[in-house]
Parts: sequence; structure tokens; C-alpha cells
Amino acid sequence: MYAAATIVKPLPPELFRSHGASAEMRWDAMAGQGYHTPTDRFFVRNHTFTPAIDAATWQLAIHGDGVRCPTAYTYDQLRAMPARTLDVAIECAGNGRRFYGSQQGEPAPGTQWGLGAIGVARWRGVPLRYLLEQAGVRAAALDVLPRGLDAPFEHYGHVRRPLPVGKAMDDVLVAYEMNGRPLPPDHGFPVRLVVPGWAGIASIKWLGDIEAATRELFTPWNTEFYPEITVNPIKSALELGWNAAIPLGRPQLLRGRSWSGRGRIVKVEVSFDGGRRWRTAEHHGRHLVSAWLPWHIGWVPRQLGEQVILARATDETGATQPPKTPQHPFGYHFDAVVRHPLRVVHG
Ligand SMILES: Nc1nc2c(c(=O)[nH]1)N[C@H]1C(S)=C(S)[C@@H](COP(=O)(O)O)O[C@H]1N2
Ligand SMILES: [Mo]
Repeated sequence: MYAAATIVKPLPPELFRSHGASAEMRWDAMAGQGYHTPTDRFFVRNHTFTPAIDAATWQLAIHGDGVRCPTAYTYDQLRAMPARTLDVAIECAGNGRRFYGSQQGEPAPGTQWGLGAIGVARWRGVPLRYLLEQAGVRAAALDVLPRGLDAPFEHYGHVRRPLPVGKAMDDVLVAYEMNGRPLPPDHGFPVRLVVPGWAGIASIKWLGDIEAATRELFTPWNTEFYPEITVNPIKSALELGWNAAIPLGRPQLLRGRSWSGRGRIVKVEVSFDGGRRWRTAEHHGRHLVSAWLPWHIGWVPRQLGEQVILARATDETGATQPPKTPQHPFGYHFDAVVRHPLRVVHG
């Protein structure tokens, strides 16, 4: 393994905002795109750097006292197994962290993500349930620990975070394809986990082995870095740049997307007057629980100058985006309504 740069793919400034070893998608880069986030603009969150892994010699080991027959599979063996295809969002738990500071006046430490630490891709791979069953998973198995092959993070060792066996046996994918192509290096080649609805850290990239244990497992990633973090909250974003210029008096069709790790989005409302009045946005087409809901709303800007747009979604559990998110020590799970600034200019 070697590293030329922390991220392999090009990061043109019109598609990404750089955060050192990680890169955030700019939301104006989703404008005019289809349901999925094209791979060239999908955000990257690396603890160290993207490794180069040779699929010809790579193996995935399934082991631990939670399985009766520990096994290892090659890339070709995995690709020959029963496969599933799922449209799933991967979102960093820190998505929106910047707004703790910029909107609520209490900055949270860590990567200052805007709303671009999310992407939806079509993932194809083997259900983790199938692999665990093949390995003879025991009824007493409690936790499953996927481990990445990227370089150790500081003195903490390889990136690894336990998953309860209930989630592992439910809808988790051991994915080798993203948007119809083999996974690219930055997104976990040859194989990554895809854990629907959960914080991005659960979706371990560059999988090397999976341990199944009959006891609870602990790593710095479920004790120190992401304690108590599982399902992602509800959020919305406009497919517009920050401070985008919009022409006065011309009818606009504003587009956005909303998502929630807890379930379907049932309503999206938009306010053009700072939150006094809300209009319901329209949506059509696909409405997938583990991905996002695209929506749109018409608007004719009638006043020159700076203006703020608010979008607020509600999911099927009744959860809605609050005006303010309670402060979180790590700046995770910012779910408040984001005040998106733009400028109305002479058209
Ligand atoms: N092995 C490994 N897996 C990892 C990471 C990592 O640094 N190393 N980052 C995690 C985090 S914090 C997130 S948000 C997602 C990001 O996935 P992406 O880079 O494909 O967008 O991968 C997760 N899986
Ligand atoms: Mo993350």
C-alpha cells in the first residue's frame, strides 16, 4: 500500500470543498442531477488516506467466537454470491457541524462540514446476513466488528466500529459496486460495508475482516469518537450554492432533497420570510427510506438583496427539523433548519 495523496479522485473546486483528508460535496453540484449522487462528486471522509489494495490478493475473513466456521473469501468468490442492489445514503454524523457555530453561535470542534457530507448511491453486494449465516453465526452472537485496511489512525489502530448483530443481520450490505461500477478507491475498493440509516462511520471502507463475538465489543470508534451514535437524524438541503445569485422577478423552481435515518419523509415545507409562513414543497417519484426525497417549489423573488431560504422536513415518525439543535460535544447530528443565504440580483 502507498499513498500519493489522501484522496485519489480529482476534487475540482466546482464540485468539492476540501477539508484536508476529507472533501465535501457542494450542493450546487447536485443541481440537474438524477436521484443518485454521481460518483465523481460523492463526498469523501478519510481518517488517514485512501489505500491502494490489490483485489487479486485481497481476502475478507469472517472469524471470532460468534461463528462456528471461520472463513475467508476472495474478491471473485464474493462477486459470485447471491447479491442485492440497494439505494442508500451514506452521511457523516458530523454533516452540518458548521452550523453549530455559524447559526447557533456555539462552534463544535471537528471538520466544519456544511451540508455536503452526504451522498446517495446505488450499492450492490452480498447481504452481510448471508455471509454470517454461511459462517454459522451462533445464536449467542452479540456484536460484529468490521475492520478497515487503511493505515492505522494515530495510535488507535485500524478504523473499526462494532455493529449489533441485529442490525448486521437486517439490511447491511458488503458492497463491491457503487453506481453500477466497481467501488472506486476512495469509497472503499475492493469492498465496503453499507449500513442503511446509520451514521457514515458504520459503513467501514476497505474491509479486511469481520469479527463476530458473543460479547459486547468496544473500540475507540464506539467509546471515544462516536459514542451512542447510530441512526442519522432528519435534514434538508437546497440544490443551490451558498450565496447563490437569483434574478429578480423571474419565476424559479427551487429544488432540494430531504432525508432521515428514521424513515420516510412525509412533508417538506419552505419559508421565504425567515420562518413566519411555510409553503409545502412538491415531490414526485422515488421516496426511499434509506436514501432521500427530492422536492421542488416555485418562487418568484420580488425583493432585491440578501435573502434567506429555510427548508424543513418531517419524517414518518413525526420527527421534524427544529429551529435549534441542542449543542452536541462532538458536533454530531445537526438537524435544525438551515438558513440558506442567497442574493436576489437584477436579472
Ligand atoms: N476504513 C475506513 N472506513 C471508513 C472511514 C475511514 O476513514 N476508514 N470513514 C468513515 C466515515 S467517518 C464516513 S462518514 C464514511 C464516508 O464514506 P465515503 O468516504 O465513501 O463518503 O466512511 C466511513 N468508513
Ligand atoms: Mo463520518
